[in-house]
Amino acid sequence: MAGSYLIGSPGRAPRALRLAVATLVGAIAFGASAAAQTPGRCTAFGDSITAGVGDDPEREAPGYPPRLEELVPGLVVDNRGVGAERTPEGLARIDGVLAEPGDCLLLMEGTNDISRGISPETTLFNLDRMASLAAEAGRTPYHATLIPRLLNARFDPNNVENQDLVQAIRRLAAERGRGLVDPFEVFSSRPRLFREYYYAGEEDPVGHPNGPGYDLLAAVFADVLLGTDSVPPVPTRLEPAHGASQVPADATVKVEMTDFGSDIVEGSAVLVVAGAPAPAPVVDDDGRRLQWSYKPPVPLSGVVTMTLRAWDLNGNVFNRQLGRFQVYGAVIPPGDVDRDGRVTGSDLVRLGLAFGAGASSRRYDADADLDGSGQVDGEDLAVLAANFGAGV
Ligand SMILES: [Ca+2]
Ligand SMILES: [Ca+2]
Repeated sequence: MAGSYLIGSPGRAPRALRLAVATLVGAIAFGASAAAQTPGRCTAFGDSITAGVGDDPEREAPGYPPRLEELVPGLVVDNRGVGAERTPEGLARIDGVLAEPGDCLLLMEGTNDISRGISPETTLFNLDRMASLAAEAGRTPYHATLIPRLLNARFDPNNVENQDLVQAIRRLAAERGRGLVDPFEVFSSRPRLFREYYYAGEEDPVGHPNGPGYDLLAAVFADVLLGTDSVPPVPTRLEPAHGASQVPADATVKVEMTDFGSDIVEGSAVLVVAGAPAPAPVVDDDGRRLQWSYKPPVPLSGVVTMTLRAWDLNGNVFNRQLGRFQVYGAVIPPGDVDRDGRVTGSDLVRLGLAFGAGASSRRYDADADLDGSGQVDGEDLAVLAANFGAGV
């Protein structure tokens, strides 16, 4: 309630004072609830990213579970990750896992569903069912979002389907009142993510963390179990979706942001569509959800970028691109590897990362293979160079 009062009264006290009071109130509330809720034994359930593939080979026990035990005093975490697993297989084996001792379930699965064409509806249904079965077995289920896929992943390298699924997992957690662990957001906001936090082996069609990546993943889980809010407000709905094409010029942009740990500072939120700020959002009663439904005053054209800034009472800031979509009739210039509508240095960088790679290589990037020859080479560079500076 205190948080709602503060949110609704932006002009009554200096911001520093309001933040200090809110932090104090939050600390008392979190301290009380964390003491009552911290589980004693969790099962880490998922695929190879739970199993710990890609981790430092020197580690005896790989993955985030042993690190999580170190970060949460007294916690036991059983690793039940199975490489290459999709959610239908997860659902088929969950009963056996739930028969083991434990009072919580950490559920992180779905990236292999994307690779193998399982619909997001099926993935969500399976995740919901697994969490429900855990609750029926007397456990507290936590949903986890997926980590970003490599920019040269064999499927969904632009994280279009992944981002959609991540938002759906967040909505599922919110609707069911379950805890949410959000590695997608924490990883996405790291500079040099793939270089510093991802396994760099040749054969990795999805993208696995390396040693520092699993350290980070464990910290994201630990913060949620300990009641520490280290994640900013995150998008839970985006229309048109990131990566959409053939969007009408008079489309209405709908955005929802939710914070799973603390209230959103109301005046902090600014949505920008095609370079123009949208009117202020509607704030839900509890102060943790913002909604925009915005029809830009002039017709949209070309490639439209949506960016958003918002922060929560703990000072966690979201400030980056939400996504982009192509308006009906937009023509993507040859050489626009990342399809943002312009041929720029960022396209050159992405082509450079894949330069010399053939279709069987982990570094191969189909979007950078501009002539579709199965090899990223000088021919592709020539296409990019000839169009450098072009835009829709
Ligand atoms: Ca937060
Ligand atoms: Ca571009």
